[in-house]
Amino acid sequence: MAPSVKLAYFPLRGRAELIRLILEAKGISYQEELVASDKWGPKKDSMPFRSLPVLHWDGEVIGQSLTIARFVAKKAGLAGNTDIEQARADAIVDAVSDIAPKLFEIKNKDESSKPAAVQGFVDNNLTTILSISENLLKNRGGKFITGNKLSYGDIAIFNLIDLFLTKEVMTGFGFGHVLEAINKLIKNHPLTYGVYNTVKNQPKIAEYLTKRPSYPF
Ligand SMILES: N[C@@H](CCC(=O)N[C@@H](CS)C(=O)NCC(=O)O)C(=O)O
Repeated sequence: MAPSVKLAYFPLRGRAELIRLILEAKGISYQEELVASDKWGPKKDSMPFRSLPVLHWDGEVIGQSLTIARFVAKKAGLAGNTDIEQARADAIVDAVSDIAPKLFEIKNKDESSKPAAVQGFVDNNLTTILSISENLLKNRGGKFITGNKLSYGDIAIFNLIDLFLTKEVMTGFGFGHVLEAINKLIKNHPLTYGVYNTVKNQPKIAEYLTKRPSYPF
């Protein structure tokens, strides 16, 4: 019997989008509870970790976004087949998850120091994660981060690049003036860009992307 699945998060991509993409990739049907920020206060204390996202899976309530992502990846057959493949997928998911907080640090800076922070981020953080991904892919046959078949590690790479290629989101973070440069930088990492396209063209992901709401981030 199909599991009963509900994902609770704010109306954002944020920490829930990787989880949504994994569920979508394998057509696992799920309900969404989109919590408006003004409705969050009274709910907070009833959540296992006082935060979102939270996954309800056949009555079990699971917190922590990367734990949820790994759990649904296992259910979807996207966690890697062996311990090594799992470690390969987990490691890139962890590395990618380090990026988003840096974007918020920049967003919260005062306007005068933002351009230098944005340039520093592009030259250091973004360039580094792209070259790490590129080298890992090069050493593992070039197509998938586990070396073998699609995993949630590839989906995390897609999710990261997709964010950087979404003009409205990146403009909101103060990156409007470097979008062209980011586009070139991404395409200069052809194996990583290849993974982005492989995931984007998974039939169920492609369908999801046509109906995804446009969230601020
Ligand atoms: N380590 C947690 C962090 C969760 C987290 O900080 N969630 C934010 C939204 S992205 C949240 O719930 N903010 C509201 C609050 O903390 O009251 C995870 O990965 O799930």
